[in-house]
Amino acid sequence: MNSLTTSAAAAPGSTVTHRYLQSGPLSDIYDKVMEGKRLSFADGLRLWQSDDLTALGALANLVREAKNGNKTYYVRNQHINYTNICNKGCKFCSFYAQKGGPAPYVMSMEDVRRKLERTRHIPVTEIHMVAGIYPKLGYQYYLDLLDTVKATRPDAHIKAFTMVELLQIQKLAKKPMEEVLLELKAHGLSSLPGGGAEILTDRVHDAIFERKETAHEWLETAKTAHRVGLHSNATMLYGHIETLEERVVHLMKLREAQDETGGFLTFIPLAFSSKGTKLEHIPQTTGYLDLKAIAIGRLMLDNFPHVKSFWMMITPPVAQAAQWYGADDIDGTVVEYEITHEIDQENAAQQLSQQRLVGMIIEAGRDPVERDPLYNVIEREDSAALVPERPRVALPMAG
Ligand code: V47
Repeated sequence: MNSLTTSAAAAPGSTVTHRYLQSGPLSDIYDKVMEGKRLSFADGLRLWQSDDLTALGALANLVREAKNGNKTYYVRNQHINYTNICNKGCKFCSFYAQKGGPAPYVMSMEDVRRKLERTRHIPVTEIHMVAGIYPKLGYQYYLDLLDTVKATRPDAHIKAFTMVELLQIQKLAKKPMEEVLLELKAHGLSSLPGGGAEILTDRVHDAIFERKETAHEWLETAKTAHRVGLHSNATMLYGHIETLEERVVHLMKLREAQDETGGFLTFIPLAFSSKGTKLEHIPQTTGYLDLKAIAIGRLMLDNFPHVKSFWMMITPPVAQAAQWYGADDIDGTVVEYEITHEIDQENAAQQLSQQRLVGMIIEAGRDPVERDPLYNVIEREDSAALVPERPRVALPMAG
């Protein structure tokens, strides 16, 4: 990471912010951030142990503004979860079909086509496609999926398959991973989502997702994808059984992998939602923790270009506030999301119209920028019409 600036006065953030950070218990971390020095494991742990959300947010905001200025990116996307049948039995998941839970389904190519046709009127730029591991699906099913999406929405970018799906696809293909990835690319795959990383330690793996790939396998698969020219994202599922140390280990493993390949685009902290899972006793994360996860992710992952707030899991208001706590991206317009359907039904609309998303970004004082999944800016003729009619009103100061 480059030094933010040699002079704090010229750096992002007001003088008051700099004075606050210089005088508080995180002042040595502030110095490192200003000098562009990498934060250590011990620094990471202190950040998680700190209760000073204002300082964490202000520190993260310095990095956020140095990297991405005042921009907040968003994407118009549609999710396709092609099957909810899964043989992994992860304790944190409520998505897969089970007795007393969701009924099993597998989408046919006709189902996929019909789902995409229903949103033909929306200029969706990203199709985000992930699902469970259903061993009865053959290699050809995955190739057909890509072909079907490409044929139905040729202009949309396909972001599909987490590492566990790729490992399953490779098993079916009986070919080296590089070859499989190139074949998937030839059928239209253009990047990989960040799901499935959970917490990259063996303890958490063995405790709550033992049948899924290990931390080592997740990282190796991601790095292999980067080496064949596919970018990917990286998530962190927090707020379940993980310790503060394990959160830091997770972030440092991602940072090391990124040093090797430079293939990660975006870090996305995912707030654990226990409803309908085997960990139902664990309470929902708070806005406080959600903002902290965004801020610490931004500070530790100095080599990640972007940090995303996923409103579906942390609510639109927290995702909006996150734009001042290290995030420079809000995902997304999300047409139908099923992974955490239990919370979606109760608390959240499954869609946020582009106009509402843009309105939220402007109200937060950031500049909305529509992007494609690779962060190419999308200019549209109708973009100006998205700015809400109601102007921002300055509140009179008391006294
Ligand atoms: O891999 C599963 C997580 C992920 C739960 O790359 C849960 O742009 C919370 O990865 N509570 C899927 N989380 C979602 C995902 C994602 C989302 C948005 C953007 C991107 C991107 C990726 O959701 C899973 C798993 O880690 N998950 N169950 C749960 N109960």
